[in-house]
Amino acid sequence: MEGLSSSLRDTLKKLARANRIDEKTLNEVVRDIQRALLSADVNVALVQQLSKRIKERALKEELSGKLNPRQHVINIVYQELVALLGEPISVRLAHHAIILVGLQGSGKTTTTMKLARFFQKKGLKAAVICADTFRPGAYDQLSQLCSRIGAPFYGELENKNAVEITAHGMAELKRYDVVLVDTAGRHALESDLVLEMKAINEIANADERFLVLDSGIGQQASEQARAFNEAIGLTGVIVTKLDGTAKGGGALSAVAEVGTGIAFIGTGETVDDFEKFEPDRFISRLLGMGDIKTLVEMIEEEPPIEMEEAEAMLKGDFSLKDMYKQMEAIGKMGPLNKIVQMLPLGSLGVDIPDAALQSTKESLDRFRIVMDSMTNEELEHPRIIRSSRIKRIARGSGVPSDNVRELLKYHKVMQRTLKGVRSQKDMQKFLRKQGLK
Ligand SMILES: Nc1nc2c(ncn2[C@@H]2O[C@H](COP(=O)(O)OP(=O)(O)OP(=O)(O)O)[C@@H](O)[C@H]2O)c(=O)[nH]1
Ligand SMILES: [Mg+2]
Repeated sequence: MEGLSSSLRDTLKKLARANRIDEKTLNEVVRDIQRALLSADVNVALVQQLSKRIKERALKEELSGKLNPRQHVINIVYQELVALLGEPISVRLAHHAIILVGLQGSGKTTTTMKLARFFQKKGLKAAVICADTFRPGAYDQLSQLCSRIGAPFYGELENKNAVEITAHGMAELKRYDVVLVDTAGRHALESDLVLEMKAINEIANADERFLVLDSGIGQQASEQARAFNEAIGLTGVIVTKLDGTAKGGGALSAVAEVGTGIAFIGTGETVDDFEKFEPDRFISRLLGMGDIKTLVEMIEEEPPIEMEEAEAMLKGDFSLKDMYKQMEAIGKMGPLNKIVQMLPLGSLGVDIPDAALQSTKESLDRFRIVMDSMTNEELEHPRIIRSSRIKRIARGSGVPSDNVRELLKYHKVMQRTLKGVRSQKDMQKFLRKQGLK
């Protein structure tokens, strides 16, 4: 998985360096995205349909002035995936009934509790019906979980008729705000169980009909989702076990199939491991790219360029002193990767290592301490700093020598980067246009 995301990242970088989107690089990107989605278990037909859309749009749609080719493509990929995921479903905070259906062991009972807890936290009274007469111990499991969170519970230990139990439960619990019906796990293609589920649903007259889907379900997700949908008309999906290794591609296939959205995700076994669904994080996980949200946010609201700071960064020999000044500016402006994104990356022609882009405020603070122990000469001409000076500086600033070396390395990278920027014709043009040269 790691290899995959770095491959995708590499091909996206190629795009970043291009001035326009060439078809060959785009094909590479799309292939990497396909691989990421397939290994996340997204339905094959869906992957094909998606890549076709991405390719068409990336080539057809004008590059707007604001986006470089990489951002343009990421934005399209993101939009297309969001479109498939549908609008996140919000549950209403008013009187209603919810039925939970799904395959055996998908997490229905656990999710029922999590939902009850969710409503409790919102100040609503949630009660639970055990309509699972299939699994031995279902009644005990649910009644214990309910007493743990103090939620009213209705079940009938001796009765094997789940439809009847549901009818009794609905009558019994009608004064509560939200009634949750936990059903037996079933294979959506077993016809007698499907009939029972339909009958329970009719009796409960549920406003929300949620499919509980194990994130690890894989390629059969679409077929299962379609069958459940045909039986009771799903209104949303809850994806469980996203704390594991599964990427959740099955869930994407399922919602794309039934045309509904995801309401919540389950992220653990305890009652509070439950979150509202957020497409950004889900898509990052699907593609194995941690930063899609950052990228998309940047596309949506580009921070203004602080001219003076940009100028300082691009002038002169870039001594350690310049870097010091720049770091102070960065402190005000945010992380380096944001600054780099503000420049026309397409014309940068350099590859800034991820480590440098990710350098945190803490590491900058550390650098500052180290620099305070340097002489003026060293700050102006860092080249003269060899091992004996490194030792002295380390002692003076009370840090390991490695920190000093790290700083020098970082400086070198920055220096090289800026040299690359300055030597670019496009960059010169950009600067002239901005009145910086
Ligand atoms: N790690 C993790 N485990 C979960 C999550 N949701 C459920 N589980 C576990 O998955 C197993 C099955 O959960 P249940 O809630 O009993 O599943 P079910 O769909 O009710 O199962 P049946 O009633 O037999 O069909 C249990 O061991 C749960 O603790 C989750 O989000 N993360
Ligand atoms: Mg259960």
